[in-house]
Amino acid sequence: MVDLSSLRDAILDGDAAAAATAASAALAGGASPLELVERAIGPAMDEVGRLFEEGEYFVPELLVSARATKQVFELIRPLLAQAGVASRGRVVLGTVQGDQHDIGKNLVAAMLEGGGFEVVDLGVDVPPSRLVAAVAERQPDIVGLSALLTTTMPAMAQAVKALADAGLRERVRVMVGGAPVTQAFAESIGADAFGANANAAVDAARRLVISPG
Ligand code: B1M
Repeated sequence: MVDLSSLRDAILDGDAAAAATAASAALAGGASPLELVERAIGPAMDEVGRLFEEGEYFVPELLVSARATKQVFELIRPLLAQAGVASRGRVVLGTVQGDQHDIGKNLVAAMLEGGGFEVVDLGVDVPPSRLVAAVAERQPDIVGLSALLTTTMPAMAQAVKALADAGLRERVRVMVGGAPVTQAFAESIGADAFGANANAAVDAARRLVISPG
């Protein structure tokens, strides 16, 4: 098994160049893109979150670590897409309005791509109108919504309502996730699935396309 500790350390240090170098070396050494996500990026960002909560890291450290993960995603995204089997379905994904957190969403996007889904990533702070326009245009099987703030959880409900108001709700399945989101909350806003983490999101997406109704 390829040692991914230098990649994890580079993300923790917020060193984007070192992260890219370590990721390239790991891939050349035989690690798969999914392993980089599961064994390095995910655990490193969990650790960054823990250090932030313990007061050891502050916002600047969070931002440079986030930038380092983005650098690695640039590198592995095309490989993840290649690794996927024939498209299992299309997912329109975004972080809801008012919310700038995208590390978890990006992990979910990478894992979905690795699991064979086509992902249309709308980015962060996505207003309901943009979501509705993207769903009308791209005709996805699934809409994925991420929120990291308790204050932006209501924006998930607004997004689901906007889809219904536009007559699009019956055409798509809705999956929600993010640290403050729960199964009970997902049910309360009429979402079809909840993903506790990126792996669970892929499992849920597979279930949704197998039993779309
Ligand atoms: Co902010 N932040 N942040 N932050 N931040 C949290 C979320 C917080 C818990 C920290 C804290 O105070 N303890 C807190 C929220 C409190 C609350 O609402 N209850 C908080 C706050 C308050 C804020 C600000 C308001 C701070 C301020 O300015 N005063 C501000 C808000 C800005 C805004 O969004 N409008 C803010 C800003 C930021 C940064 C910009 C500095 C940075 C984000 C950088 C970026 O994303 N590009 C940041 C970060 C990094 C964090 C923490 C430290 C880490 C989040 C993270 O990336 N985790 C976070 C504390 C923490 O979580 N420990 C915190 C790692 C990531 C892999 O996990 O995102 O949970 P996560 O994703 C998981 C699952 O949740 C799930 O799968 C992912 C992979 O396993 N998942 C899905 C996520 N989306 C999914 C979608 C799915 C399915 C599963 O289906 C579609």
